[in-house]
Amino acid sequence: LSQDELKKIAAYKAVEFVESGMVVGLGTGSTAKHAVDKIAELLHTGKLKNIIGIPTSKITHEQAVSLGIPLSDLNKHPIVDLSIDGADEVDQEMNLVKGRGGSLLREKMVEAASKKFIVIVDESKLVNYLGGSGLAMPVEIVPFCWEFTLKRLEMLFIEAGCVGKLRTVGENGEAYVTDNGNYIIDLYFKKDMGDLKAASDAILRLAGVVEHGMFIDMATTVIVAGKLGVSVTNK
Ligand code: DER
Repeated sequence: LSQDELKKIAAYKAVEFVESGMVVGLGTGSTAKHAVDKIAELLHTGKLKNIIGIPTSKITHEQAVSLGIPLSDLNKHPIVDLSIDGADEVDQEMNLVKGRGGSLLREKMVEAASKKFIVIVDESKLVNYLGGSGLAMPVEIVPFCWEFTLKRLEMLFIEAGCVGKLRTVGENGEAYVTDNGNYIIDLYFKKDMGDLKAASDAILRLAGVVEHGMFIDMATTVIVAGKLGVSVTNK
């Protein structure tokens, strides 16, 4: 089974938990994309009715519009019944790193407003500790004096051998700009960053930081698709 087939298995399993009449947070990324496709299919076959989608990014908004999923936003629906989204890393306590797709702020706003938050991953996303994959832990920051903020983020985690990089696009290295007009600093750790709550609080205390990609104690269910099958774990 390819990684994308595993993503699809996890996504379709999550959509089994969507009930007619729900307000559903629609995640962002290649795994969540399959869940959005499936929800649209069930709406069109009549198996699901009266679903309102709350997209977590402009790209998911466009996908849902093209599929004919009725959409709204948090202003009109401040409480979301169920959100389904992917993750870049999942640790043993179901804490997540998200945001390598750049949508962490809107994802966190929608998923924090959700009664249930189902995370869908293929087994490659499982880690021993957040930051452990050696891949980025994204932080959304304001563009103003971004180098100053990057250095302060690195200093916070100097013990963990943290290095920060401005996320860029294209060959001329232009800064990536999020849906919200902000920049992203990708943090890379050589060692465990230690207590996640303390790390989260320290990052958010920095003026200039908007939000970070650690989703601590937010997932209520994790669905993992692997070579041996699919598992559903509830908090
Ligand atoms: O950027 C994001 O937060 C995405 O949800 C990411 O965490 C998962 O993306 P993937 O399903 O394409 O791996």
